[in-house]
Amino acid sequence: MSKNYEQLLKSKMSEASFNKLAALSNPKLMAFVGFFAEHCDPKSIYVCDDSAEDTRYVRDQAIVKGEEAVLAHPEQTIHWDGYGDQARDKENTKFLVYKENLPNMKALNSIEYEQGHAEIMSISKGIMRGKDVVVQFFSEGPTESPFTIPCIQFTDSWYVAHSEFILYRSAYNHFLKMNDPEKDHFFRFIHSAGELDERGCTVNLDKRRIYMDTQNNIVYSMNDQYAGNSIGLKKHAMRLAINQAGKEGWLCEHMFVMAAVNKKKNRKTYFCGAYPSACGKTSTAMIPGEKIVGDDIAYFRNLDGEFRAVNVEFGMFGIIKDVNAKDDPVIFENLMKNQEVIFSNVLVGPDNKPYWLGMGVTPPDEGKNHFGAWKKGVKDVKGNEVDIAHGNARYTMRLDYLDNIDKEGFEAKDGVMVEGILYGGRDSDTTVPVEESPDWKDGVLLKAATLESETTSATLGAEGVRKPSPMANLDFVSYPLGTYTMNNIRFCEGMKNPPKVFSNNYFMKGPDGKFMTSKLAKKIWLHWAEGRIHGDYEALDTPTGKIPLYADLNDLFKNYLDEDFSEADYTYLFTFRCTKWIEKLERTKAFYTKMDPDTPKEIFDYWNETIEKIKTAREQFGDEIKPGDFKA
Ligand code: OXD
Ligand code: MN
Repeated sequence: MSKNYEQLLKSKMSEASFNKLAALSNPKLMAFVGFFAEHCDPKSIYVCDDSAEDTRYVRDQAIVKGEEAVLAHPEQTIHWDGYGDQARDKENTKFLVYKENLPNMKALNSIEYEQGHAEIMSISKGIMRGKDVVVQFFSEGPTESPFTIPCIQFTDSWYVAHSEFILYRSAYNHFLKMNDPEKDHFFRFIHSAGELDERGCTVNLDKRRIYMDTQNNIVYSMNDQYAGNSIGLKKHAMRLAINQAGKEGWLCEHMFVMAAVNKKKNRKTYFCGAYPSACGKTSTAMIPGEKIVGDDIAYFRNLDGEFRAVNVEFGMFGIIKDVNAKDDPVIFENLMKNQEVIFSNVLVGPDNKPYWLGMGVTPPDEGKNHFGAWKKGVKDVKGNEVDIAHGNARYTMRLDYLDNIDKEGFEAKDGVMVEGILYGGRDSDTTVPVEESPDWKDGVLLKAATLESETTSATLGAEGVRKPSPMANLDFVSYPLGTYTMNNIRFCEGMKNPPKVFSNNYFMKGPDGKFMTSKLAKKIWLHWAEGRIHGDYEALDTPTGKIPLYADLNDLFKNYLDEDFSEADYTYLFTFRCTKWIEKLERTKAFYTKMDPDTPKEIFDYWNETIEKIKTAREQFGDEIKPGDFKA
């Protein structure tokens, strides 16, 4: 360790903090903390270990420093991000790329390394002056497991630090046991909320930058607070992990991990699922009666020929809009309890309780929200009426509060064996509610790569535009899309029992323009998939896969929901629409051509062959092929 940093660190740390850091005997780590201690120049640095005291201290500091406030339930807190910092800032989130690697990265939002590095160094110079900051150690995935990626977070936001203690596994002890610090790599995250206004919100949003260096596994995030921008361990680490996985032959996916529980047959079947924002991801992971392992990010590894997955996280940073007693009873119930939750960007009423959009409760007419002091009808500077809460308002909560947690899968160091993968998009007229892929490769190319959704409030920009979202992972894929898609295909090569792949679409609309199934129908599509995995059901062929028989769905609707499911609805929902599908595949081809012109020819060949197959089917059976009419 450089002598310089030792003196500097000692001057900014208590003896206890310095000793915690020194005990790790990790020069690379010391150099990271030392460098930013000098460069960002905080007043003091607190180093956390895995103790309950440190976890509590961080929460307390978030409150003392005004980044969070205690709510009516004293274990719950509220945090507000600035009015202009309510979603991931895609424009200013860039990859720092060495000159020689730039041609490869041209479709991704990249900046040449030296230029970007100089810019971020200039923005971050002295940015923490006068602030007390915190250093934490975490693990992506369970600690001391084949999946573990150790991480260090250095931040001046105690809200960020508090969130991370809820969302990730603290891993100071894991770092203590790392015996070859030069070799045992770890991800590094440096974050500053920058200058704050009287409400504690970032002032210099024009200097908001999130720069990712996948070549050295470090992410710089400056002048932001919204957790999707600020929290290193979440989507920043995900981009680093996707890059690393690509090199090492495993996968990091934007997926939940859950278990479908079949009580009658005494079976628990693990599924992972990718759904673009607002396409039903969390509500699928939380279907009543099933078990959840994780709601957002999964690592997949081939362990002794088995497809194994872990939830990378420990908690959930969930969208709160539309969480209510009817649609999301388990989460809603937990948000109503006096247990540790950070609400962000919701309204806090005069009763000091949180209120949000779609809560199913009449909100007060005034209070405080992401706008500041709020009254019904108040307008922002652009003249837009400010809602009671932001559409992307969130809750941050441990997963193990939930009654439906699958403890076994949540704790498993070797992950769970995955038997089904779900890819759920959002369209009103093309994709049937559930369809099985003939095999893994078809699944990747027809279910995963073709995913599309409508834009939502989780990202900045216009809402309501349908857009391609391969693997629901586009925002985080940190190397060319075609190579990533091939890596997905190859991951299962040689695996004895790769998972079955299914598509979902919960948003099909009938001729009257209304959704055709209730939100609870997700359970039916899931249990059909579960039954298919275990050989319980026959299926009908379509040009892109296999769909259920009416009788099986009717039984499932009866058994699980006590609902009637009409054959007319079945026929409408499961009709294969040839022209719509050809258009969807053409859009996918165009998108891949734009994103990665070097996408391997075999991928385009596959889509072209599928288009030809659909055209032939159209000639034979008509444009709209009813279930059972198609013969391969
Ligand atoms: C998230 C996201 O917050 O994907 O999970 O934006
Ligand atoms: Mn996500």
